[in-house]
Amino acid sequence: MRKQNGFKDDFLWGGAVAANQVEGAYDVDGKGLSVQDVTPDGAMGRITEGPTEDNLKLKAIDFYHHYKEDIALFAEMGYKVFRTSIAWSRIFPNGDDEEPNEAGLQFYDNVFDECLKYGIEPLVTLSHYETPLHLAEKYDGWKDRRMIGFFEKYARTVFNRYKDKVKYWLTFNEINSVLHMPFISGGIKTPKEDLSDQELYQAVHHELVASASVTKIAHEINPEFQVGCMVLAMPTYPISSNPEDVLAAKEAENTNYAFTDIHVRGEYPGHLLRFFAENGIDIQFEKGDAELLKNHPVDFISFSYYMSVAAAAHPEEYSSGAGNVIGGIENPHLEKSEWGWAIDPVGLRIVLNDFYDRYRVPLFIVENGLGAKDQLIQDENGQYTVEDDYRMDYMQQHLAQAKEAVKDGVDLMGYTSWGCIDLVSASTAQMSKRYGFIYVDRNDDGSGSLNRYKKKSFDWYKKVIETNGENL
Ligand code: BGP
Repeated sequence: MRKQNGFKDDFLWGGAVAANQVEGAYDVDGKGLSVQDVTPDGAMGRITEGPTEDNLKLKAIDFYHHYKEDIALFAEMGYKVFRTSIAWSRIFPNGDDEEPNEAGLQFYDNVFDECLKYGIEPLVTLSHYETPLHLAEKYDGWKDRRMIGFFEKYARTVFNRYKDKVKYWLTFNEINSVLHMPFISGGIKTPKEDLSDQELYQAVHHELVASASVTKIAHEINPEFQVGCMVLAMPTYPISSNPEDVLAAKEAENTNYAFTDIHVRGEYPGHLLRFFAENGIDIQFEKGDAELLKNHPVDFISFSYYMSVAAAAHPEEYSSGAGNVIGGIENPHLEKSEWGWAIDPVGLRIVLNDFYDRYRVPLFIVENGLGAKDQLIQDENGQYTVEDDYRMDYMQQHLAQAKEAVKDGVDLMGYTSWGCIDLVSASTAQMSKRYGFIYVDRNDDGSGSLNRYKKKSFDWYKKVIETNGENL
């Protein structure tokens, strides 16, 4: 590997969102319901019978009707890439339909065309916590092996449709999160407390086989396609240098690495097989599964990075902290966000080096950012803005560490900050946890003009992109 002094020339700078957190228009143009439409309190909250008034995601920021304006703002910042997802239930309203919904396909044609008009590459997540609700209700989501076929059909449809517009694809958003939030992540309606490890890991197996299978299909349809897996990355530090604590941290990380091990090396790691054996878990492999996993690894690894945690052999002796999906023991050396998430820029350098040492495949940071309560103010010229120096500070520190990792030799393809325009938060289902460079006037009670305003960080990020990260 050539020595790198900074981000490569074709580094993909941009921002990321997910369909369910921005689009709104939940029942427009033939869209079917998704798991998001019945979870008004967020990822781990209550599940309602049907859509309810208090579910902000039904309206979100109405990207469905504002995409042109929003993409123009991304272009103004100089984005090279825009990550969004396709809402599966816009394409197959029930998930198991015979024919796709043309109006849904047309919407994403419009979005991708708009990106390409400005030279922005779309980076598309096939499944970002948006399983069609019908699949959750009829099949209990990924617990059922038939999901593989439905997902293959959906993927084949969108690969064929967008083969000349989209080059970069991700299979499942934060695939490892299914162990923690089976409904939102895997469309599994059975409550988590009633699910056995056998059922949960069998569902994981179905998703992994589906991921390998659509990677194969993608490369058959267009050999130029670049397909990545997407995992929630969370470095786990031992709380002390006691070998027992070090081992506990390693074991916690292994559970996460299992997902990338299988996506890249194509095999279940030994520690997971041991866990299965010791817990009476017998994963049903069908003929061809092992070959699919082995022969169709992903082209790159993408991940979200927000925070790190600590681990101990005796966790009960320590206080546990809040976390993004996966919690852990509080690390006394780190500051926290307003939501209690540990802020750890160095952790990003560590995780980049760990991934690269382990797999030697290109890496892509597809989520990173600071959720904060922003204050809309009027500047001296009467323009509305947000003085979000805290956000610039957070990102500056993380990008500086990403650059260090590049200098360490890591092959980093790009960086898309999370929630580049304010959106509905996944964990809280509220607007008030904001991540964007662009403020959207939408409040937690659903009121607001939906006007978009540039925050101070907008110009800062534009500069970062202009200088290819030289000026952080
Ligand atoms: C990740 C999800 C995103 C996103 C982000 C921030 O886990 O992939 O969908 O929302 O976390 O989380 P939150 O919105 O809860 O602050």
